[in-house]
Amino acid sequence: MHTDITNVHGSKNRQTTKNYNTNILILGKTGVGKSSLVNYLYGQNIAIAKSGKPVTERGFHRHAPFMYRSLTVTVYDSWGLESDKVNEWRRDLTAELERTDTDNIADWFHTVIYCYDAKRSRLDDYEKTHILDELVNNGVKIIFAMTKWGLCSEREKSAARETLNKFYPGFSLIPIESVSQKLRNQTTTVQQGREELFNEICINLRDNLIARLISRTREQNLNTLKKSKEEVLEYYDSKSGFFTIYGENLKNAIIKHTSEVYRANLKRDYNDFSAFYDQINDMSRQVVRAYTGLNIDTHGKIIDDIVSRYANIVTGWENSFREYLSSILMFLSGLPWLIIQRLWITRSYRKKIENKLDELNRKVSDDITVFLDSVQNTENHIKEKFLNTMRARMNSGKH
Ligand SMILES: Nc1nc2c(ncn2[C@@H]2O[C@H](COP(=O)(O)OP(=O)(O)OP(=O)(O)O)[C@@H](O)[C@H]2O)c(=O)[nH]1
Ligand SMILES: [Mg+2]
Repeated sequence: MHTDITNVHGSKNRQTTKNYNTNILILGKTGVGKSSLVNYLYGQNIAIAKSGKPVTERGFHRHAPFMYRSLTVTVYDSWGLESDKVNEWRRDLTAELERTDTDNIADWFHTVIYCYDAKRSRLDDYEKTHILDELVNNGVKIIFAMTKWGLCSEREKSAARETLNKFYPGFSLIPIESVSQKLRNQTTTVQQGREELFNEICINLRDNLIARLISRTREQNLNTLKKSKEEVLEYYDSKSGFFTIYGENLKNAIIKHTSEVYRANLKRDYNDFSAFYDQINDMSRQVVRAYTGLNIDTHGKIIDDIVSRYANIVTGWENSFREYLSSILMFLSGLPWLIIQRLWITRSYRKKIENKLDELNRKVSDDITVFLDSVQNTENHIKEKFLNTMRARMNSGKH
């Protein structure tokens, strides 16, 4: 997989040096400024951009990746949308996705930048129903780039915002001037919007990583529990039976082993999780810093709030895990271990231990689900309090 968290199993060290990869798809009708935006993002002319007939050829054009902050960014330019070519266009997109190893467009393109010519300020039916709505329904994060901003009058600017807000309320709208163009009155337009776009791109990547972190943690946790159970039972098999140790020795050995196995394995899961989470937060801090003008006090309070919520979740989880572990240890100590050398008893004890471990696994797993839900809620909280504040500022034009 391209942008991945496969290193979630790795050491903290390896993770801190990891660069994140994000793929961005630039869409929009022909002539709205897609290729000009590619050039602006890259900081050099790598795509042909000019006025007149449709310029960029049919298909999706992947440009070489470049670095932005700690991100590796890969941009795909696209064939301009036209009302009579929507079906061909969609077939091409499907073909492009088939070349990747992702089933879900949102996992390949973390961000779609939809270019909207602010000067013209209209959204056609075919764009809405056949392109935008479908992308949204597939979980794709769309940023609207309101292009040719430097050419717009105040009236055109508010018309653009109004139209987009009406159909896509809450989406981020970023004024873009990709080129600096000489106007008739001898003034030149000023390029703008690059930083804002990258900030939003980081936010989208963060969302994607969090979603995947959560589903992976869940998966990893189930494996860990299964593995821990097997390890304990294997140990039991190797130590019990006719000729091996029995009685107090066996009991103590199994109790010690169970406790160690579970602690170590779950601790490892937790460390992986938090190392990765830290890194995601690092990335968001970069984004946060990039947004100037946001009240520093508000920012500080929100961060404190997140940190304390997260700490509570972790403490809560650790406490309940301790309870489970002690209940299973109590059960193990309660077994009459002295007669364990007899084979049929050995087997029925094994079954009892296995059932008890299953019960423990279910409880721990349920609890981790609750934990991950809280992480998701914390994320939503961050969004609501912080990102929305920033976006609202941009969308109302104060930016
Ligand atoms: N002032 C200004 N002009 C722009 C901007 N974006 C694009 N243009 C101009 O609009 C024309 C079309 O730009 P392109 O970038 O080629 O548009 P496109 O969307 O790639 O078009 P196709 O490849 O045909 O789909 C060019 O003349 C650009 O200079 C912008 O942000 N500001
Ligand atoms: Mg083009």
